[in-house]
Amino acid sequence: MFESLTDKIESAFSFFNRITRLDEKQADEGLRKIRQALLESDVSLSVAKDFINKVKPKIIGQEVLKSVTPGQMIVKIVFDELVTILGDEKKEINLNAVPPVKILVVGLQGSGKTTTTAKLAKYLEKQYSKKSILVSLDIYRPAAQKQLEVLGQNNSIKTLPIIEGQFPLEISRRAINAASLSGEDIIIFDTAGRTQIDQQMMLELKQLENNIQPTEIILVADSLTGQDAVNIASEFKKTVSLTSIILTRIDGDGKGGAALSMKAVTGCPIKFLGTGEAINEIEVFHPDRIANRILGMGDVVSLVEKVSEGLEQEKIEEIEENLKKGSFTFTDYLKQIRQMKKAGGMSGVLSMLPGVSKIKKQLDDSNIDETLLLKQEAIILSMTKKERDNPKVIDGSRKKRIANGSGTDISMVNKLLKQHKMMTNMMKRMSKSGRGALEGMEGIPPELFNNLK
Ligand SMILES: Nc1nc2c(ncn2[C@@H]2O[C@H](COP(=O)(O)OP(=O)(O)O)[C@@H](O)[C@H]2O)c(=O)[nH]1
Ligand SMILES: [Mg+2]
Repeated sequence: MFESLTDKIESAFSFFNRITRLDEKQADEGLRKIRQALLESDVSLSVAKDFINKVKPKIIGQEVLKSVTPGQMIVKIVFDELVTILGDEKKEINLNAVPPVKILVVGLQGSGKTTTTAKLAKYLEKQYSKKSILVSLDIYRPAAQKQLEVLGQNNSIKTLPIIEGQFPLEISRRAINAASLSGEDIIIFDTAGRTQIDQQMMLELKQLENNIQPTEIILVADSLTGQDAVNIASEFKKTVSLTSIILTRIDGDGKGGAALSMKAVTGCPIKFLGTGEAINEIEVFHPDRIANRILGMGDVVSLVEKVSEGLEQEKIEEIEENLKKGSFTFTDYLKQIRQMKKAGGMSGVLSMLPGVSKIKKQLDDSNIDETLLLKQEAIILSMTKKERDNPKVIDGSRKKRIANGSGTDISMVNKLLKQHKMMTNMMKRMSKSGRGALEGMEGIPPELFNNLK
């Protein structure tokens, strides 16, 4: 789901990650890549343009630049804007009406209406303990009514008995009477679709809307059709008062363009995603989770928030300055330890980094001791300035003094010295490859974790 969009956006981000200071020209260059990623993923032109226009002024606002790297800041800004165009907050199905609540399901043929009708009933039963009765108004496609009946039978959902020869309006009246008598909470009407929008279908839907007065009119659209799905939604909206959209076949949709443009173009919120053929393969649409998935970067956003709270820019600059000079002293290390403590400790920082899943297992195996940071801090504090700046002078007797002073032992001191050496090497490698300190952490050599045990 959304894989190809994710790949493309990631490559746009990698551009931002490679630069350390952002000017307008570079912002334009990076944004051009993001815009390209959106367009190639079938996001509509106007939505993509709008997106970039909103993101740009935020990116070149200087204040935000102070606290984090350009790459991290842009992830955050793009994330926020993605959430906005996806619809901000998740929207519930509106059941706020005198029962039986009426829900009309509309859409083109093959978009997944009948399947979704059953999925929705099951969801409402599980989530709200509401009982639904399913009603097929599709008298045109042979066996369409039967299809819904079988779905109902297989999943213990009530369906309205089929009476051959009745027209949609008659069926809908019969359904409302039946549901009122038997005390059903919800009636879900599955309607007939066509392979494309035609006047007769629209007229029939308008008529049904007027007679049934549904609380929800849900358009079921096939996400695989990308931009078409969005155009279809706009067309339906001209005739009936759509209240919600359910996008199906998300399981096969690597692009996600329909999901991204739908809300912005139609003004109608996406409420669910269909993620497969089975009855339970329906997912509530959470804009923030989807944005996170699209960015494909683990919980990068909370990382960025935490980092921007905890880190002070001057300190980072100092460390980076020293890195460039090829020196990474214990004074720098001490600053780093303190920043890491603010960001939730070693595993807190590591577990949120993109791409870190590769080393997750090592992380688990390594069983990082969070008190380690405290001990290391104590050890460094027991060093003289000379020792911190030039660890080479730390001989046997100095180690003993430091161990005593910090309430640890010589083996801990040795481990720290070894770790510092590894880190120095790693930092040198990172600064050569031009990547920022945080991005580079996924490149931490496994030996380092073993050493932390
Ligand atoms: N992979 C996948 N298939 C789906 C999904 N929703 C529906 N389908 C399949 O799409 C086909 C058409 O669905 P149907 O409900 O009959 O569409 P309708 O003509 O709009 O009523 C069926 O084979 C469904 O199993 C979905 O979310 N993912
Ligand atoms: Mg159908």
